[in-house]
Amino acid sequence: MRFDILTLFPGMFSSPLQESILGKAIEKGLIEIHIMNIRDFALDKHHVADDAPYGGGQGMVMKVEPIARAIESVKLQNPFAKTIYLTPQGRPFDQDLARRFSALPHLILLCGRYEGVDERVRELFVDEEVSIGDYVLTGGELAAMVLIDAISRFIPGVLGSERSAQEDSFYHSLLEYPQYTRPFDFRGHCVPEVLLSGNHSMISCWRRKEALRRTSSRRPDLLSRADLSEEDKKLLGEILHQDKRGKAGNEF
Ligand code: 6GU
Repeated sequence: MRFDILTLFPGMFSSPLQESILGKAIEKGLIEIHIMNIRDFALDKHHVADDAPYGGGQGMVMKVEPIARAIESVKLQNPFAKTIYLTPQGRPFDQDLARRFSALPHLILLCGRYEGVDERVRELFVDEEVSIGDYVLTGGELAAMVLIDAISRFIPGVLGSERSAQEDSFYHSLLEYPQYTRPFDFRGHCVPEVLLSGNHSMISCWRRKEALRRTSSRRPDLLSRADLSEEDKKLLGEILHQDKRGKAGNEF
């Protein structure tokens, strides 16, 4: 899969894309990332890519012509590339959208800065607008990295053979169960005995119950969307009964 990033700050992408899983995916040729500086597509002497807003007011607006030229230069190579504009006004990004985007061969990620882009960029060039949450960033660059990371995990080979994004928690709409590794006893805080029992059906049952407990306490909104079995409902009943008698409840 190919990503073309259009940004005023290309330096923001260099080291995150060289590390760890994404770095290896690029080395293996599973994903291809092109960083383009929008200023390189401004034809005036000073490569100006922004200007004051018509009508007055605070800040600067990203000009339409350099963005148009940058997008058109990518579309010349692939007319079917889809353009995503990263903006707090966009549709909230989630695991379903990540999965849908991962099926596309080529995305252009347009990173907004300042007061955003000239409205004609939206009208003429943008296929979808995406936000990564209800808070304001200084620009779309970190949001573009978030998209690339979440989308790439769905591309076969990126996570390695033993794991797949399909197995992850949001896929099953539950949060992950607690994990432990050595030592068994850390300052008197011990690992639950069941995990040392070697009884795999008991271990699976414990993990499912703890995933349900964590989800019901932290993200009850996810539980209502989850596909729960009769066994899950029984475990949830036990959890509610236990929590009524003591501790837990909403962890936040
Ligand atoms: Cl995509 N851009 C900016 N500037 N802020 C954001 C965002 C995007 N998503 C959440 N906050």
